[in-house]
Amino acid sequence: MDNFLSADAIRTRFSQAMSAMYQQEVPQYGTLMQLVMAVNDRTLESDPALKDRLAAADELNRLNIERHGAIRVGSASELATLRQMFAVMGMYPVGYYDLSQAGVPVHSTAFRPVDDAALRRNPFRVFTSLLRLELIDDVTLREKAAAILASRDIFTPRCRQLLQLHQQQGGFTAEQAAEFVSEALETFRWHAHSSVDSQTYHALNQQHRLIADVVCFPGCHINHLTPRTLDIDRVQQLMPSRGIEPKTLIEGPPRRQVPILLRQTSFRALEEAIIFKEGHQGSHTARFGEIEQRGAALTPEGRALYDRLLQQAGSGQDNQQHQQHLADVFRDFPDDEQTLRQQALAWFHYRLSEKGIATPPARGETLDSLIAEGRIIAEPIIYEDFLPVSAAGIFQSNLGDHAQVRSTGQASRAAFEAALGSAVIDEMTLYAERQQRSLLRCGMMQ
Ligand code: OOG
Ligand code: NI
Repeated sequence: MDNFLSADAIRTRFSQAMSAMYQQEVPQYGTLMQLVMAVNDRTLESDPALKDRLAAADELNRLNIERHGAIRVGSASELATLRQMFAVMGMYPVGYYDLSQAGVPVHSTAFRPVDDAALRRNPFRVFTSLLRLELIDDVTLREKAAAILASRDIFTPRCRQLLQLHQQQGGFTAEQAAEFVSEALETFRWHAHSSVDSQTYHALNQQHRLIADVVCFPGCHINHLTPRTLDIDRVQQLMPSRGIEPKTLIEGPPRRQVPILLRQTSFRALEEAIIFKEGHQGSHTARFGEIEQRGAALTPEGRALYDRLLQQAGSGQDNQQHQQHLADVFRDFPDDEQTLRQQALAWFHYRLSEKGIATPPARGETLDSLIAEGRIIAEPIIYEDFLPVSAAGIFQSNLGDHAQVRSTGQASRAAFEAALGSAVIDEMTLYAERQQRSLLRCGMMQ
């Protein structure tokens, strides 16, 4: 059936619809997006080499459509249906993140495209967290929360029908896709009407603010959408000029010559008016804005070094000091592409240059010599995933200064996968395969 719309096209329409909805719901998100675009334009203008590099890696096209979102769900069946919904858009669960380590009672995955072409077209990702109800220590309250979750349906009846239709047909026509996008959007819409009374809300909020956020509303509202910036330090600095107050610290690695992994910062969640079931007014803080700057994906060795240095650096109270301190500690992390490649700290994508096409690699020639001769070009593969310590920092900054730290309990990937109804894909395998494929395409058998 060739009149089906591609999953990539559905994902792009969906991410655009989400962005439009969130701009209406949280106008600061629109302001932030404009700031990010302005800074991206300035950065590209003042750094033509960066612009060429991004263009060569096919990343320029995706820059301004690129974003991630985040949602939190309450039950296994919600998570499993989300998996089906995202599969329609070519998004699959990649990675397992245990946030209980940092006192946040959830574990998570990221739904995202996995193959090169899909990532190039639109790498839209949704960081998806499953609440761990077992961390509510009051049994009566835990059972009540479970009952509330069991009685809600966060998907519209039409959305469920369309998911079935998609399974039967193996795709959607343009018209069906449009209807699907608008039905799917309903799951992520904000509801000012809480589905519980104020007493239940406060009891759950008392346990943990995230628990109230997940349990007390009829849907799983999108809680932020995050554009990709090329200069996060600049955007952080400029946010106050647009009336946006950033969180204190930029999460992740320091600024470097060769950016690695992911740097993130956010602005505080809004305090929004809500109406409880009995009609009383209240307020709820959940939705915020975030920006991210992405760099090279690290190999397991690189990642181990990153984790060790990050832990060594610790946290701080002042961003400038913290960034300086991070930069000092990260001196032990090589900061040029050649060393990152030769020490196998980062993943690379290899391609033949004009010269390499004219004189292809011959048997016995090494990658190093081919690169030195300019016949093969190596570019770092961009990190497409998330970082648990950073994610915990983003969560915490939105839980207020008196964030309750829960006893961590045993988070388990197996339990998460059972709820999801499938295994999560290992992100390292994806990067390794990507690198390997690029080498084969160059005619290198390694
Ligand atoms: C998710 C927080 C984590 C990120 O980009 O690491 C996150 C949430 O608040 O639901 O968005
Ligand atoms: Ni995020």
